[in-house]
Amino acid sequence: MIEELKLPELGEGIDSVEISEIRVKAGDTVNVDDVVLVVETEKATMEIPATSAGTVKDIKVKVGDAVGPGGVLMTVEAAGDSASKSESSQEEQSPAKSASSDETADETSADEKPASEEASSKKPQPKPERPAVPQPEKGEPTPELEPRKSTGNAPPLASPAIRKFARELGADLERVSGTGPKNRILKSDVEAYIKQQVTRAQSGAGGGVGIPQAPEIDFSQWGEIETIGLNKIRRLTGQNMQQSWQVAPHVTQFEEADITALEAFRKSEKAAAEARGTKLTILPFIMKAVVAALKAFPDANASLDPSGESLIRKKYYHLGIAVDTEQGLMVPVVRDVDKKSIMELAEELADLSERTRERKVTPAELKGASFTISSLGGIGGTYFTPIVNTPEVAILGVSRAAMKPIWRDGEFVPRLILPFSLSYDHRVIDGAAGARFTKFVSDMLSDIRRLLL
Ligand code: CAO
Repeated sequence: MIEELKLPELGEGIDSVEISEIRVKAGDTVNVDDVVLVVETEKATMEIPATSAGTVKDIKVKVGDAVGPGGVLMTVEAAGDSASKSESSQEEQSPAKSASSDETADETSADEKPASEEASSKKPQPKPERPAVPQPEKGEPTPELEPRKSTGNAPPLASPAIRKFARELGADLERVSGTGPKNRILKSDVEAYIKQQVTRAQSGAGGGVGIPQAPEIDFSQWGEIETIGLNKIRRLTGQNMQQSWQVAPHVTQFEEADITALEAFRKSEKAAAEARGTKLTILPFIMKAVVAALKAFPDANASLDPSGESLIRKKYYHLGIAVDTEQGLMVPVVRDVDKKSIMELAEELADLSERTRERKVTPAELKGASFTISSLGGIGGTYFTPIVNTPEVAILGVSRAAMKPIWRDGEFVPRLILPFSLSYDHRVIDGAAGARFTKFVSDMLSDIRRLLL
C-alpha cells in the first residue's frame, strides 16, 4: 500500500515552509519517526519524521521548494508490501547471483541487503549538537571548488540551518559554491568545502590553505642529488613560517643605533661578568631596550584575537630568543625581562641557549613569548627581514655592529653602529608606529642611561 507523507500543521501562522534538506532517497527504507526531511521558516528549522514504515517510493519535493501544511512530501510503500516483494524477488534470483552476493558480503549493494540491516544503516541519525568536521577518506579525490562566483552585493543563498551549520564549522559561505537551485548552498556544499580545506591543510609544507601543491620534480635528471629527511624541528619551523607569512601581512622597518658608548660600558663590565661565570654580550641590553619600547608601544606586545575583532595586550614581557641549533631554529623564552637585571639576563641567556642547543630545554620554556628577538649579530650581515613569530605581532632582527664614519659637528667620527630591523604584522601595527618603535629602541641603545628612566 502506498502512503503519502504530508507536511503536518507546524503551528499558528506558519502557512509555508522551505525544504532545506532531504535525508532519504527513493528506495531507502524508513521506520516511523525516522527524520526524512528538514524544513525551515524564517526563524526556525524543523525535522519532519516518517509517519509510516516502508520503502520511499517517490520524493515529491526538492531542496528550496516552498510547501504548505498538507502538501505531499513523498510516498512510502508500506513495510509489509515491500518485504513480500523483496522475498519474491530473492526467490527469483539466479543461483550464480546469490553465490556472488554471499562471497562479497561487504560489497553487497543496498538493494541486496536484508531489510533489517538496510534499515539500520539508512536510519537517519538524530541531528548532532555540533557536527564533526568531515575528514577526507584516504585516496578519495577532493572536489575542487571554485570560490563562489560574485553576485554583486547579494549574500550567498543559503537557509538559516545551513548558515548555522557553516558557522559552527567556521566556513565562510562567501567562499562556498552552491549546487542547489539558483546556486543555493546546500549542506553537502559546505561539507565539500570543509573537506577541501582540511585536505589542503593536511597536505603539508607544499600545500597550505590556498597554496597550490608544489609539483614533484625529478632533479636527478640534471645531475647527482641526495635526499635528506627533515627533522621535526625543521618541519614545524617550516609550517609555522609559512602560516605566519600567509596570515600576517609583513612590513619590515630598518633602523640603526650608535652603540659606541654601550660597547665601551659592556667591555668595562665584561670582567665582572666573567667573575660571575657569565658572558656579557650586547643582547641583554637590547632585550632591556625592547621591553622599554614594548611598554611605550603596548600594541607591539599583543596578539590579535582569532576573530580579528580585538587586540589582546599582554601585561607581561616574555621575550622569545631565536637560537641557532644543529637541529634547526628554536625559540626559548626568557620570562619577565622587565624584572631582571642585565647581568641576570646575561646569565639566563647563556644557560637557556646552551640547554637549547643541547636539547635540554623543556617544552614549557619554549612557550609564552609576547615578542621575539632574532640576533644574527654574532655571525654577520647588515639587515635582514625576520618573520613574525605569530600569534605575536612583531619581531626584532639584530645584525652585526660595525665601525662607521658618522658625520657629526662638521666632521666624520668613527662610531659603532648596530643595524637592526623590526618586522611587524601590518594588521596591528601601522608604518608610523613601526618607525616610532624602532627609533625608540635606537634612542635607548644609543644612550643606555635612558633605560634607567
Ligand atoms: N654586533 C657585533 N657583535 C655581536 C653582536 C652584534 N649585534 N651580537 C653578538 N656579537 C658578538 C658577541 O658580543 C660575541 O662576541 P665576544 O665573543 O667577543 O664577546 C659574539 O658575537 C658571539 O655572540 P653570541 O652569539 O655567542 O651571543 P649573543 O648573546 O649575541 O647571542 C644567541 C645569543 C643565542 C641569540 C645566538 O648565539 C644565536 O643563536 N643566534 C642565532 C639566532 C638565529 O639563528 N636567528 C635567525 C632566526 S631566523 O629569523
